[in-house]
Amino acid sequence: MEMNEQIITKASTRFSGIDSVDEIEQIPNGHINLTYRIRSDGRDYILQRINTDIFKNPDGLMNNIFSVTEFLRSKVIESGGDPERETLTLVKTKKGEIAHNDESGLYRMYLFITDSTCYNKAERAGMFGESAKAFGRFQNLLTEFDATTLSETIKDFHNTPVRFSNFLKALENDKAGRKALCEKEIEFYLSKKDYCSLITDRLADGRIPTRVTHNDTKLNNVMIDNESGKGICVIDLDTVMPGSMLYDFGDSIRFGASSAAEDEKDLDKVYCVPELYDEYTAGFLSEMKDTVTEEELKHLHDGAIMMTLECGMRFLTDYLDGDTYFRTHYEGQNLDRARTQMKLVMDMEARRPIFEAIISKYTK
Ligand code: ADP
Ligand code: GN1
Ligand code: MG
Repeated sequence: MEMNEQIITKASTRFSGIDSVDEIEQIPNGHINLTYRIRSDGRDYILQRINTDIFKNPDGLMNNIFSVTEFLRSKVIESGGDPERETLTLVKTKKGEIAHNDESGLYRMYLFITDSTCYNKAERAGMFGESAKAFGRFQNLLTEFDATTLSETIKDFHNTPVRFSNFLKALENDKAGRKALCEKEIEFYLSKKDYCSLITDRLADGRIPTRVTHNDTKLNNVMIDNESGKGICVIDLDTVMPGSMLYDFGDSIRFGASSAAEDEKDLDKVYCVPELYDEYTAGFLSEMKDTVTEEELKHLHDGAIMMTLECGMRFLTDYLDGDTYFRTHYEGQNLDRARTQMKLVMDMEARRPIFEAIISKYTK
């Protein structure tokens, strides 16, 4: 849903320091929230309308973001960094609140991180590795954060067996009448039933540690500094929750090590690029080497397969449900997305030895 300028201006001026709006630009990245760059009095801000259909406990979500960013701010200051560039900064409302609710929705505002860019694809050598260091550093800094204070913003977010049963329900209901259009894909995802619990079983019995994780580590969720090329700030903190390191490693590989866009139609163009996999693994493990456990390392590649499988299953579920969750820009986009993820899973399974050899290079 697009919104008109009047509504955006009205919401923006509820926030501290914004009395008028000179420019509004919609930012198309992201499948969940509506995001705008707002220019006011020579300064840029990010205004986001939070998707409350998806995030059912927005107070819990905003409290998570506030406490995590305040925690990161003190860490950045301690290490002599720039807190306005190295973590998100919430702008409070004129009433001193961390979000603004009106009849058109629930909004939050951040300072705009200038002179940096979010990429949907690694455009320069080294860029993906820089995002890996940023996500690794983010997770490392949060090791001391008390996970019990965080709300679970989406229940069972990376619980792959639960995602599998949701897929079965969508299949049974066939709400949009699309089942016959994706039989091959359905068969593929159904065949993975037993694999789905590999990570959740290990988290449940403690073989894999529960950590505070980001859970949505797409390349376009890290700001890359235009000048230095470094990953400076991890953004999109809606899903910061207790989770597994394998989720954060895996979701990055799923998106950033792919040879093609998430909705590429020509599947011959879609595979997992070993050089990008290598770059990410090197960067991520350089930050995580002191805390990563043997069991996590043993299943790092499963993290990549699992996150891709799970995301593909979610895209197919949403296709069957009639596209109610992920924003789509054309009919069939969720099916295209489910197909690329399927192709990536097949490739990562078929070439497992190649990818595991890369991991072992950085774990000796
Ligand atoms: P979604 O949950 O919909 O993915 P994000 O929080 O990732 O929403 O924001 C969408 C896009 O907005 C990002 O990919 C990035 O391009 C831009 N963005 C978000 N926050 C900032 C910020 N503080 N400074 C500059 N750009 C931002
Ligand atoms: C969504 O918000 P965004 O676009 O960064 C989704 C992720 C998926 C991703 C697929 C809250 O991420 O889980 O992996 O799309 N976020 C939520 O591209 O569901
Ligand atoms: Mg995002």
